[in-house]
Amino acid sequence: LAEPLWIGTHAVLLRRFALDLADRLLDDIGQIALAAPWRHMVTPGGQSMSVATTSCGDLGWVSDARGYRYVHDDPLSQQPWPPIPRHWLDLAARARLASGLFTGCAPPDACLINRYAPGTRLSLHQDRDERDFSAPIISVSLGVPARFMWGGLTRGERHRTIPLEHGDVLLWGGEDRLRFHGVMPVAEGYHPRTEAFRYNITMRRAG
Ligand code: MD5
Ligand code: FE
Repeated sequence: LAEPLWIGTHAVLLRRFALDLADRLLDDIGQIALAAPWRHMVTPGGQSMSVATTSCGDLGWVSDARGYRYVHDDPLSQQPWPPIPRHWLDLAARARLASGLFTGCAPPDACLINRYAPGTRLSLHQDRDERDFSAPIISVSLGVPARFMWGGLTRGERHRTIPLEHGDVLLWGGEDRLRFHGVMPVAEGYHPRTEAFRYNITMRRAG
């Protein structure tokens, strides 16, 4: 396994950490999307997001004209989101162990799943809709690679660009938790398991 790459004091990239689980993660995503279908959320400003999303866990992230928030039920089905698969939580715990950080933190209770078609981007933003900023976010990249933008604590600061590939796990919390970040437009590409798509799983503590 590759050495952890520290991109902040409380942010670490574990390259290929989830590679051996990737097929199963993608199967799980397919199952989750049967119960909670992909959708393009509308921002409070009225724009439809280019990234398609769904969620699993006790809380799922939604956006509409009223704003961004976490909710217990999928607004499409009015049913609870599917649970976070047990082995996803095990993966999150192993990533935390590998980082040596965040050992005392509460486990994730929310998981946002993003799907990127070619050309899809995620503009620079902060993740600040969670109640508990002390717990880390654990993200897993799958499929077609992307360039991740890793910025500062203000929007104007320069960002660095970090390639994220199939099986990469990124973990960040503490003083890096509120950094601006985003994803550059995903290039046309092909991955044998995901074809033209990139998927990203982010497990969070939201409640
Ligand atoms: C993605 N997802 O690849 C991206 C980046 C999101 C989101 O940003 O909110 O769903 S996952 C890596 C990430 C996420 C949030 C914060 C930081 C990294 N960070 O502060 O470095 O779909
Ligand atoms: Fe984010």
